[in-house]
Amino acid sequence: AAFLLAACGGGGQIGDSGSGNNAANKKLVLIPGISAEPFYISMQCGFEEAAKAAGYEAKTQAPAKFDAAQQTPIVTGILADKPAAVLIAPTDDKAMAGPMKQLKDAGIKVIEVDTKLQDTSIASSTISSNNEQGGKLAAETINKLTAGKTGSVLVLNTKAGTSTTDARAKGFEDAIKAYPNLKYIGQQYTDNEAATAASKVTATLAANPDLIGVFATNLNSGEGAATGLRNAGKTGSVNLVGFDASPNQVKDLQAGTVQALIAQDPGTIGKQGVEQAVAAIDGKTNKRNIETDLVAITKDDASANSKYFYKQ
Ligand code: T6T
Repeated sequence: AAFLLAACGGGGQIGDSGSGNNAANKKLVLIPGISAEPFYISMQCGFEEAAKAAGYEAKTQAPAKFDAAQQTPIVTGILADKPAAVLIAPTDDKAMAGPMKQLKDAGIKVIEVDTKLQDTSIASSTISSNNEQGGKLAAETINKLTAGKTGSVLVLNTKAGTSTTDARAKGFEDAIKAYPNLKYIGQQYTDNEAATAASKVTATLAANPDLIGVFATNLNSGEGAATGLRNAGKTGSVNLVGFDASPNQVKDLQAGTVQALIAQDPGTIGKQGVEQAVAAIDGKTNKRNIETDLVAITKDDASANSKYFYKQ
């Protein structure tokens, strides 16, 4: 578990920020789903900026893999630190409930950012994209791109139990039914590894030569799917719609390997997370659920939407 180095622009905050105040507990901790990943780096930037503005100390600690077994010791380790609040993206919607409840029971406010638990009694607030809506948007986008042609469509999910990508896959599955020319051949799990996503795409192409569309439910699966299509010489003939907007994904969009990206607004998730944390600490009423922006971006409107591109 390393402290993230974030390229936030402006102040260029690294790891800790602010001076802290011993009189009151002014410590906030962010626990992203995975370290060194543009979505969470962008969230960290919003988190640090907002924490600084509110006079809080901001610390970020992330697991090297998107994995509950790696995130759990970070959560329990933070108990000793006794921050006033923890903003966390739980890597599993059930397995992280125990460790997160330990935070709550220790009097630490818990705010969910991006992913969430099935148990809604632990966090004071959840800030995320409308992920089901994002999946629906991906299905509509694949329908537009394929323009009435017939063929098979694949979903690349990450890990079962990830609330966000499960909701994206569900939104997609429900919406794709409206287009009978698009044959949905199910979802495959990538374990949030780009290399696995690449090999799953290659294998699917071999088994389903009529593959016409792929929905990659997050950054790593999208980057890997692009590699898989490139390796198979299928760039452009298979429509790839990805979720997120990392620098690599944007490069692939501009190069025509990816036809559309559903971008989120992680900086705002981090900022709103701080606002809800401070409200909880101050004993004010929380907004239990906050929804942040999602936007479908194609090559044609990429420059108009550059504010959605993630930092790295
Ligand atoms: O898509 C984001 C995030 O929303 C999801 O919960 C996990 O994967 C990402 O961090 C992208 O890698």
